[in-house]
Amino acid sequence: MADNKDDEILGKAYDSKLMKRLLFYIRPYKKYMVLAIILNIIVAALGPLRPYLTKIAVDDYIFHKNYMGLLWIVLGLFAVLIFQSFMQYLLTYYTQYLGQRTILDLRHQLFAHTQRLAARFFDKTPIGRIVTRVTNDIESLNELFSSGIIMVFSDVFIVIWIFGFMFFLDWKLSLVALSVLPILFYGTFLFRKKVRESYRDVRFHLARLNSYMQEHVTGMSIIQIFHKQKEEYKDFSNINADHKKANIDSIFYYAVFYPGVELLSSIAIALIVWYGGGEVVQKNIQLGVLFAFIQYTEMFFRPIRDLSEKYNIMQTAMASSERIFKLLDDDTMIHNPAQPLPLTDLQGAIEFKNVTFAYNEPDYVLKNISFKIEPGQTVAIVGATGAGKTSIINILTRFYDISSGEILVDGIDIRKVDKKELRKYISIVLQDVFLFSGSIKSNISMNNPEIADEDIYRASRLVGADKFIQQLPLQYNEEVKERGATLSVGQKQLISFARALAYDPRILILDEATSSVDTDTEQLIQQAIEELLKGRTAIVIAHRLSTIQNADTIIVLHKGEIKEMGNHQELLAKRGIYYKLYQLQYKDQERIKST
Ligand code: TTP
Ligand code: MG
Repeated sequence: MADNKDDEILGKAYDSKLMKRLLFYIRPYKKYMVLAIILNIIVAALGPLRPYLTKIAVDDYIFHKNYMGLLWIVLGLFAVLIFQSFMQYLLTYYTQYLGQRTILDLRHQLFAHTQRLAARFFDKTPIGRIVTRVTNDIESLNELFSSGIIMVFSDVFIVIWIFGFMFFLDWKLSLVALSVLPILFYGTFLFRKKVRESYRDVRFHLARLNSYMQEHVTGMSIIQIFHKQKEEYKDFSNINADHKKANIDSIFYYAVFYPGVELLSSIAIALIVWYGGGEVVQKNIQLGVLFAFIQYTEMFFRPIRDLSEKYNIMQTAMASSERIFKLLDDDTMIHNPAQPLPLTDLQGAIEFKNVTFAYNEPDYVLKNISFKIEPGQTVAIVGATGAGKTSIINILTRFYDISSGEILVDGIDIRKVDKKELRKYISIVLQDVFLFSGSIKSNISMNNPEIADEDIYRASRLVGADKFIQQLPLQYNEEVKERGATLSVGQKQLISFARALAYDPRILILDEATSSVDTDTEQLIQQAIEELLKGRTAIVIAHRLSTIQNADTIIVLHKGEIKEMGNHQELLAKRGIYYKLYQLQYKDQERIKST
């Protein structure tokens, strides 16, 4: 569960450093913040007016049978209520507006940042965690911006304001009402502590539940084929039960705390009625004061109780912001040079010079790799699984930076140019095709405005994808669902070829999938590949003999090292690794084809 460590952070409810950084995001909307605070003070100030007006109604008008005056007071009360409701409406609207605007910006920034992160970051970070940052964690900040910070002001303000009214009316009665406060404070303190612990439990178990769910839904077909539903169900039940228990624990504290506060408030009112009633009988105070006190006592419990909830909001938000900032500060990036060299009109020469590379130093997956490709040539890379073929692509496109050596395009070190410039000239067809949700058209053009519809159709025709696309109900506008679940492997591959061709790249990289397709599709793909390779520099990780045979150079990779290099005939004559591979693997293919 080491992965969940981040999600367990539960620090302070207030951290001035984090808060300063958070306020930075509010700054553009400062005027809404100020407006919200002013509205808040107005709303907070209006509430305690009502009991005071009641007191005047009782003592000055009801007692003296002044019906006209009473009517005015009632109208006044009514006006205060209406005004307060209107202010409350504005307050709710603007605080929520403030919160939404702020998190909109933060979400933009977070997504943009994630887009800049390098492959290494995604190797070590579970997807679920990044999603949580952009959803849950940001949501708890929304709560902080929209209610937390501002409401804390108003709660404190209301309490002081009510106490002011109370002491102004009668200090002895005030002391009686406040006599329950020590118990309330102690209870709140205990509650906060317990809730905080159980909250951490809930979060921990929720994270477990989520990751279990994600993994098992993704791998559902494997579970079903191996008939493991029962076992998986049992595992899930346990995790689910733990989650329920954590939640019930936390509900228990709420279930005790809230009625407890109610009880205390009733006791306080009983004390007021008992003591204040005596005072009224003895004519020490007026009846209206007693009325007002009963209302004030009811009133001041709410903000005090809410403050403990605000404390939780603050604490959650601080923990969330810490996690968000940690992601924003993550600098796992492939940096561009300060002064990138221009890369105009690339011819497409590629050279690897003593390249060494590791995903995790010192586990080198490529050692001392050197080769050269002239513009327009095709190089095939062959080798056993895990030999490092895909890794060669990963470093040529700068998804990863190499440990030592040099990779040159047209004689320029790729680390000296802008990544964007470099990638503009390269198209890549990966082992597993990734389709996005959207139409087939947008999947081919990748929404590049420079690619016209005509280019899309032409590319699809050239690679032979056109035929099956024409047969779809909406043709090029057909929606790709769930990463292409409604398309076959071969069809997806053809789409990815069309995608590569539509870009008309100088350098084409092809990581051929090993997955077998039917002979018809195989032929289609074969033709598509030939079309793709025409007039470009190409690196092909090939499993198809015909692609390999036609290559200008074949590189035989073995455990990260180049063992043989040459064309098909030369390598066969050598009777080395390639020869053996050919005997084992490709001969069969040829035999099947010729029959
Ligand atoms: P690859 O370069 O992926 O090997 P390959 O492309 O030759 O294999 P295949 O034919 O099956 O596609 O991997 C070389 C080594 O690098 C291997 O030990 C796995 C490791 N590796 C990582 O650690 N992280 C990665 O992201 C990749 C792609 C590979
Ligand atoms: Mg590979």
